[in-house]
Amino acid sequence: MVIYTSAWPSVPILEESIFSHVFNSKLCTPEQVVYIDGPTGRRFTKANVKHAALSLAHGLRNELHTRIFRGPLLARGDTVMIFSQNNILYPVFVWGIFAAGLRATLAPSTASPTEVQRQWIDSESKVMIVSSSLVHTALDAFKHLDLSPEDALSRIAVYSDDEGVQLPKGFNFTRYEDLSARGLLSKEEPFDGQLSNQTALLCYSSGTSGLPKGVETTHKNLVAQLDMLESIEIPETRFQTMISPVPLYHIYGVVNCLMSPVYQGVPSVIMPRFEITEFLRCIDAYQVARAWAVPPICLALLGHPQLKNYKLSSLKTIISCAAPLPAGVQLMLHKKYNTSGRTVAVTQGYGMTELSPAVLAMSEPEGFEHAGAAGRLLPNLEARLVDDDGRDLPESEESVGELWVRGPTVMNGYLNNASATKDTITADGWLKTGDIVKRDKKGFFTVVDRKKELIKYKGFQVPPAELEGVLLNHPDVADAGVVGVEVDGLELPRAYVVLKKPTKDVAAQRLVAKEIQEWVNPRVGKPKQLRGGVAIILEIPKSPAGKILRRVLKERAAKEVLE
Ligand code: 4UV
Repeated sequence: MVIYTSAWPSVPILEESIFSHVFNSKLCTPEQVVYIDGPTGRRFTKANVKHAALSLAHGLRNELHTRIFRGPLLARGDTVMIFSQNNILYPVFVWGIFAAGLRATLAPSTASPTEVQRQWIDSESKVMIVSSSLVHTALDAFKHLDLSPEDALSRIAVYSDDEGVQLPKGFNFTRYEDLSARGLLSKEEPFDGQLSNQTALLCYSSGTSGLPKGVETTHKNLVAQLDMLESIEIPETRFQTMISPVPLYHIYGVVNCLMSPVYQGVPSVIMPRFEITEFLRCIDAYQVARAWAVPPICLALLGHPQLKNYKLSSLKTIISCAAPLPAGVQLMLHKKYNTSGRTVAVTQGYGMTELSPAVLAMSEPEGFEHAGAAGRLLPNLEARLVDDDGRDLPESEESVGELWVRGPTVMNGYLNNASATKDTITADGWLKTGDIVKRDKKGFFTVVDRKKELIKYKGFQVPPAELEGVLLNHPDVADAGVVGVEVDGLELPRAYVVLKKPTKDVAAQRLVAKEIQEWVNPRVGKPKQLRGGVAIILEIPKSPAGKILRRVLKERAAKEVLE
């Protein structure tokens, strides 16, 4: 084996629950502001968050009863789903669930009712905390469940997200405010070591293939991740206000924008969603130093016409994660913001939900010299580069292979899916990322390709298998294959479809393709819409074993969008 280790020294990993680890952190005082609501400026200190979390924990464990069985709804280890857009209360929900010894599953706020329903069932959720503007989607998701309307309602706790949406009349929802008003859970339970190897978080990821699966992230994974990230902070940029425009339901947001702020004692400005004018306003208004980003946010910071109306003088670091940031964009950003004695670092990080998530990072001064690279291996991690047969490639700058990672942040596995877990984690603990990378002499890794079928639209996961499943439900579709196609720096999902009644009439093909696209789009979450179009084809190219030959479709798609 050729094993690469981190140049950063390893950190000790404590056997603690994530709640105790974070709230006992000496890096953050109780009075420290840790969350700021972008639109309103409302602030929560660490003490406020702890109090609100323990109040919710009490409510979850003691106040929710099934109206049918009259017993408590939730027992230790049960799953609670959060279905909400970003909001200053979102972190309170997550911490409250953890304090109560429960596990949290986070549904994308963009999800369709079918997607919510699927995640609800798969994650074995028992209660949903939902924002008022998403309650209609939640009720739609519940319609087809085997629950009486009364039982279903007892499982929904709603909070008002100030987006002006009226709650449906005639429903007796539990309100978050009432649930949290009856007392405090007297101690965070169960204590520490007991929870260390248990699942805390169930985010959904399709991994290297297939449908989204519940990623079992343990307390230990999260404790390790926070300490690994904390240990590489440099004095010049630590303890400064950050802005969080990325979704808190994605593990990127959970770790960097929700957990690290309380652990490290850094205020996190939470935006309901990314919107460029509001993003720029918040940077100036709250004197933000660190901007968490994805490549499209970096592009906006480069050339958006609104930029001229803002000073952005507090900005010190822009960190792009979750999709490739081209070296050219990184360098242009660097040039734009490093003028007349001002230094702004533009860096990248690489991660994967299954790895809790960060694997590669760079410290601020390294961004310029290593533009285009995704970073160096974080402390406590080991890496290998392997070929298609799982053989290690020799240590050389020319070696290009799949990245395998081992360490304390490797997930426990996929919930109730032993075969997908076995395909992803080897018997000796190596997680196969499905990403093709190379490594330079200084230990910087660059992602050059993706071996797995996943499409990433603006950093959001778009699993082709999920879209293919939706397409196959269309009455005219006999077969389908979905791939990503690059247009203006974005990866767009494009569908190839075989019709049950094939036609050679090009105009008729166009018409049916448009109809299929319009049929699919409302049935899937926003990032999954077929923005790359639908094309009619006579046969989906497949291997003798029946696997879709995605490379062939990808090459075809790349040519077609040029035409
Ligand atoms: O599972 P996922 O949606 O996870 C992520 C996580 C990214 C994070 C989060 C927090 C960090 O601190 C951090 O450094 C990175 O995106 O998708 C995983 C896949 O996204 C692609 C790659 O294909 C992963 O397997 N990806 C993620 N980061 C990069 C990337 C990158 N910098 N360059 C290229 N591809």
